[in-house]
Amino acid sequence: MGLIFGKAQDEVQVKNKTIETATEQCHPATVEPEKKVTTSKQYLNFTFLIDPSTVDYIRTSKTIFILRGLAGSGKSTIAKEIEETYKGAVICSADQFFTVRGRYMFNPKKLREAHEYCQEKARRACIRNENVIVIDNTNVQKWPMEYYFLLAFKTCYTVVLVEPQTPWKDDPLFLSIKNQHNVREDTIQKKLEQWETVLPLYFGWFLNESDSRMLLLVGQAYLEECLKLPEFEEDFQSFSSLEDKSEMLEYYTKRGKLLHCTAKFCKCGEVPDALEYTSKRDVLEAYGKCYDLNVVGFVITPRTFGARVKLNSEEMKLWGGELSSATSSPQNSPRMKQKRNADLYIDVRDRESKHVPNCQASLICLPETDISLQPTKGFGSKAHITLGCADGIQPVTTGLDLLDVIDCEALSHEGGESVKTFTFSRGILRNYGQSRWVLYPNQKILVKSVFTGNY
Ligand code: 2AM
Repeated sequence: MGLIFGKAQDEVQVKNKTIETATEQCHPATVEPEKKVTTSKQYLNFTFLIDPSTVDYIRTSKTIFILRGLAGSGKSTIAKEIEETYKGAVICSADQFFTVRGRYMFNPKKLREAHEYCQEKARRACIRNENVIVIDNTNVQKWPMEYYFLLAFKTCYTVVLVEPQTPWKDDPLFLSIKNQHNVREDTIQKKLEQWETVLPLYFGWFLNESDSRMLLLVGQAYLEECLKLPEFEEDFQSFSSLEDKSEMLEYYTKRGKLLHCTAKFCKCGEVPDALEYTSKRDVLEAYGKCYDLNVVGFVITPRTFGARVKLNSEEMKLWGGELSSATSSPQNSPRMKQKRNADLYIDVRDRESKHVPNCQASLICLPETDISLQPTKGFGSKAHITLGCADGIQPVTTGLDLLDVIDCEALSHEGGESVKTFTFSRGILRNYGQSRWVLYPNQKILVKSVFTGNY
């Protein structure tokens, strides 16, 4: 099995080079971008069209843009602009199905067939790992988008919903004049009444598939390093009831394949302030934008394995989680190792051997000489990426475990209980009791992500 300090380390270093080069290339002052990014086009100043580092990142990731809007609202203009920006983007629309030899021939009886055509086109594009896929349909309600949400989940794509910003997007009369398919004003009015606000399960920063694999590898490598310490191994053995090291490395399992750092849990709108959060200017402006996440530690407990994230000031504006420390911890304890769900688990060997075509990892590890034993505290300190949970444990527990150790850190900092501290070549490992361990690495780990929703 590879290690971050062995084979995987090499892999990360190789990626470092790629990323350094990629970053240099996307610097506007040094190199002419593939497409000149401009804000002059009206109503098209979406971050994924105008922000050079976002454009650069999306070009080498896997993204499905789902457009939403009534006929005449400007969806297809956005689709064209996406196609211009991202050469080779696959556009899927029902309109294509109804366009025969350049002529639009709508047949309401064939609507279902048109949508099936769209779904199949998108599915094939996902299987080919195309970088950018655009669903250019009205998507007035949530249900027609469900197929694409599931497709994105299964094939490790990030979803970005896009609504035109044209001032007439909600004006039936104007839309009836603007739209190219002679849709009448009363029909548009009806559609407007059916319009559904779609909120995600959560907003957050999402890693692409290659970076998700890479960060899991890095986490595994650190865990493997910790297991070399007899005190850690003994404790891990006792809470996991496992003897074999390779089984211990598989103790935490991950649901889904893409990693993320939750910014705001919305429960699709059920959380009372979800809509308020969604309407915040900072959130609207950040949606679909690329951010660097800084991983500053790993928290290892009998329930969870998490990467701790230090948010920068820009990211902090998007933080919609709890203010500070945990007020309650779920009392559930892990069920001892049972049969793993093979479908959901990402095998380490699988990760090492399988490269994701078209999808570039951005993760870099830089030397960090100044190790902080309190890397995050206060607002936003709960930010984390769940790397895995023990069987029967919900991912939400990772954040609670992190808050718990932050309290322990504060106590030890104030001169309270003494904490067992182990220094090893890769950083500092501390035991806060009750099998709560924190690893403070001597590497600064940076990884790119896109701020969007999980739908
Ligand atoms: P995570 O961010 O700690 O991984 C779906 O449940 C996702 O939403 C999980 O990844 C989960 O945890 C995150 N999440 C954040 N807050 C949550 C909450 N209060 N309840 C459930 N899940 C939550």
